[in-house]
Amino acid sequence: MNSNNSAIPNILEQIRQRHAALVHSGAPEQTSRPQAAAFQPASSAAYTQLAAYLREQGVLTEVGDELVENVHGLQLSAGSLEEELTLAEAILRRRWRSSPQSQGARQIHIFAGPHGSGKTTVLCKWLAQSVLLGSQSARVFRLDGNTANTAESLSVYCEVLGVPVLRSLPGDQGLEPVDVTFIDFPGVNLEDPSALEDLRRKCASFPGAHVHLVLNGAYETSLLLVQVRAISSLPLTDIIVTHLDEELRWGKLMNLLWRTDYPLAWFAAGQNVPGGLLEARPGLLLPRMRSTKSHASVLSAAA
Ligand SMILES: Nc1nc2c(ncn2[C@@H]2O[C@H](COP(=O)(O)OP(=O)(O)OP(=O)(O)O)[C@@H](O)[C@H]2O)c(=O)[nH]1
Ligand SMILES: [Mg+2]
Repeated sequence: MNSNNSAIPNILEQIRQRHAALVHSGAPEQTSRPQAAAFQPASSAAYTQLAAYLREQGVLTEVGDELVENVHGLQLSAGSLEEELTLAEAILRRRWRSSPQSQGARQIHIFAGPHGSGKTTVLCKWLAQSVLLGSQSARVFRLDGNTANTAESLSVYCEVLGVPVLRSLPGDQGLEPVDVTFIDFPGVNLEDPSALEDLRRKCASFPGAHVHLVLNGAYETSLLLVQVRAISSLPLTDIIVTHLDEELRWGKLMNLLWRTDYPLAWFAAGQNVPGGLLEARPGLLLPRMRSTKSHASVLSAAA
């Protein structure tokens, strides 16, 4: 976050220089985003390096090309890869979509997604943060979908935390209001329209709920995008990405920003509860070259 802030004066200075050069030459100022061809970097090698770095991170070619072009447009002369990553992060920050506030009274969170993506685990992590750190009152619904919800461990975990678990949809039970309600569903078969429709109807039983799509971040982008598309009939609020302890290439999550309409909300890394739950932010996606171990240190700090 700080590294990006330090890049902003740099970027502004470059824009000022470019503007001054245009005024001096009498050329009409461009109002749209400058094209890559309008600039001749001192060395195109740096851009090649940036493109290669993004490729290594699993960023889709078209997404990487767009990003490189944007960085190119911001720079009068090519900088080091490090500097270009700072600019790339600034562009990413502009592209970032914020998830609706996770704070506030009477929140309801539904976790939906394909089988085994980490829904119950991430629910437990969030629940623990809310109850133990946030001192919030909570309730959990462990509900069946088209298949039974066999997450016994969730009930055990709730018992340890003193959080009540309900096994049926809210009816006229006259429930006490709580600060936060979590709803766990079993994985849904994304190729089964009736299972998806069943889940959509059950989600509608919780008006005002935030519906989080939980995806396994260790999967390849092509599969993740298929999964997002398949489940987009649900009123999704945002995406939670799990299994990031098994994936070093967090940069590839940019593909979800460029290729879907949803914000990224949380990054989860690791099976252990309650550790390894990070609020998603742009600075986590493109670690500086000097700190390739930054994910590991971020994760150990969050564990
Ligand atoms: N390495 C790793 N394992 C995880 C992570 N999150 C969950 N798991 C493991 O992945 C498996 C599935 O996790 P669950 O939380 O049960 O997944 P789910 O989406 O609730 O599964 P279903 O309800 O059966 O669809 C379990 O063995 C978890 O311990 C993670 O971030 N990293
Ligand atoms: Mg589950």
